[in-house]
Amino acid sequence: MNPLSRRKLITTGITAAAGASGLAVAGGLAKRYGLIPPDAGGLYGVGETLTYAAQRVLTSHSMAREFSPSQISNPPFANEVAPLGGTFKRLQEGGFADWRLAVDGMVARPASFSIADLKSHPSRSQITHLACEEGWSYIAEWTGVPLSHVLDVVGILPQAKYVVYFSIQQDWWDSLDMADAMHPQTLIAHSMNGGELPVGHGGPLRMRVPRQLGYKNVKYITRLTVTDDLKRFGQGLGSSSPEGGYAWYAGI
Ligand SMILES: Nc1nc2c(c(=O)[nH]1)N[C@H]1C(S)=C(S)[C@@H](COP(=O)(O)O)O[C@H]1N2
Ligand SMILES: [Mo]
Repeated sequence: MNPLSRRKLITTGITAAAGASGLAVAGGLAKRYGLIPPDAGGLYGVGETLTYAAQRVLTSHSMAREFSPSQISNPPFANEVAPLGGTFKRLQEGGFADWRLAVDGMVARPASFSIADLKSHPSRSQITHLACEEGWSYIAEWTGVPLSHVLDVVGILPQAKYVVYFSIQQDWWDSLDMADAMHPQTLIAHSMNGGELPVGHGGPLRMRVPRQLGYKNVKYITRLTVTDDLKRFGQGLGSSSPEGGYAWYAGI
């Protein structure tokens, strides 16, 4: 069977099961195909599973829309962040020369990158939409190193299933499955609209995941960890956002 018709069969199966035999059966099917998100659990989790499973099966390789330069928002909308602490301030005063992105976990060659290191790697620029769950959005040009490239440099182990990323703001962290981590538009962004990434938008470094909602685009990232088990992090829901009631998978 070709991959497309197999996918179609799986989604049709999951959807039909949800309609005809109840959500539990759909959940069972999703589990069989490895399509359970880490925040699934209880009744609400079944809905999360259906969203994640359907999106994964149908759109895992699709691209977020890219816009033309004339469509860039002016000014871009910078969402408010909690006050940045002393460590951040000191790094900022040093022009972020001492900022590091540590990469560890299930990798062959753990590494630590400065902003300059990252800028010496191949970059990608794309004009995409950032949409907050609160209803506002903006379009900007983002430049950064594809996360897939960084993962290739450090060499992920075959068992790896997720990439967890942490902000210098301790209560902000999130994760992506490998489909989104390896997606060509998922960037470790260091620049925006042709200049440095402004601090208000997460400078010097943020995750840019145009296929998911704003909150997955964590600002001020300092560490990536590759893992096969999200239970070890925080409350085990894969992200700080589900701890506050938002879905781990925020695909758009
Ligand atoms: N570290 C950190 N990352 C964060 C946030 C935050 O408060 N702290 N807010 C998130 C939310 S809810 C959104 S919608 C986007 C907003 O990005 P923007 O400021 O570029 O508009 O950043 C996300 N990343
Ligand atoms: Mo948001």
